[in-house]
Amino acid sequence: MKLSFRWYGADDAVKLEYIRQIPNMKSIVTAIYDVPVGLIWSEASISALKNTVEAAGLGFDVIESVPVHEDIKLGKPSREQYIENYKENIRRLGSAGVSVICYNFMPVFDWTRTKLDKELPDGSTTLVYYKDQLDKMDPLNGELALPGWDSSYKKEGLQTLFDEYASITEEDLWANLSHFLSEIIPVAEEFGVKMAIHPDDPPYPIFSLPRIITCEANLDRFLKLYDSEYNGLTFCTGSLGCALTNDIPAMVDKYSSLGRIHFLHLRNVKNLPDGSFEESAHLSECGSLDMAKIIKTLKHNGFDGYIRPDHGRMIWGESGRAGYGLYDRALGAAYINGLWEMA
Ligand SMILES: [Mn+2]
Repeated sequence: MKLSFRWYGADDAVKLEYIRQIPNMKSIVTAIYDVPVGLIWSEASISALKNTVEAAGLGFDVIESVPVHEDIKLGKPSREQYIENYKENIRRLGSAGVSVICYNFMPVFDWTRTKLDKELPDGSTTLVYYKDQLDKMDPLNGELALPGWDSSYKKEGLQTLFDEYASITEEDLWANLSHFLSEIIPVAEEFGVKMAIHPDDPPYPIFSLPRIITCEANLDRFLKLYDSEYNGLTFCTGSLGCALTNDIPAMVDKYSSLGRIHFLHLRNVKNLPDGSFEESAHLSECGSLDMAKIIKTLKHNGFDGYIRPDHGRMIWGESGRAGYGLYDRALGAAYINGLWEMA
């Protein structure tokens, strides 16, 4: 495995120099953040990012994410231009040495939580998803404050998007994803870039929007849409793990055996009886996932892709981007190293 760490660019309070000091840290996971979704990233900005990361002694190998424009997910005629742009980004990133691109196919909203700073008994704070709180949230009511969401949506734009998705079924979403893959995977193959879809988080429909990258049956279906090593997964244990029906170690075993996991997000999650969940420390006993079994399985299957510790709590007085502080993610990295060495 190659250990990696997400970095949000020059504005990130977590410095590359600090990340490099985490034992066994090999690579940075990042993106160009100042280009609107659907447009082409400039070669100059890609090479500047690469140079910055490499000057810090880290690898520029994984991009998270190249976002997919809503018109592609909706299957609108305008999708063709956005798909052409997407292909050009794959070409440019592949030419710059990038080997994995993470993306997702979630309508409108990225990851969703109901609170970002829930205080735990030990005084740390974490991200949580409480069903009773979600039931009271109305995204069309101006409550657009969660960081997983694109803050560029104004209330009216969001209403239009919801109206457009009202007629989109899960089968439509599958068809639109299939069309997207049929266009981009040949380019990814040509330029040596492994595409790695991130599961929906949480892995079920929210706000009546369809979600399909959710469970083993659907991951099987996804991989068959385009049967190529270059059509693979970002296996996010926390996203898939908050659905009690997902057997995470078994899924890791299956998809890593098939060679279709290119990137992993490793975090633990504590599932509550009503389907709510709290993001916990990485250690197995802190949450619902058997992290040791997951790592043992990867090691046994000869996994040589990228792993990054996913969201951490805020500890030791750190403040900053929720889920993306230095300290708890560094503890997560050290824990992953320890499990890997023992395995
Ligand atoms: Mn993830």
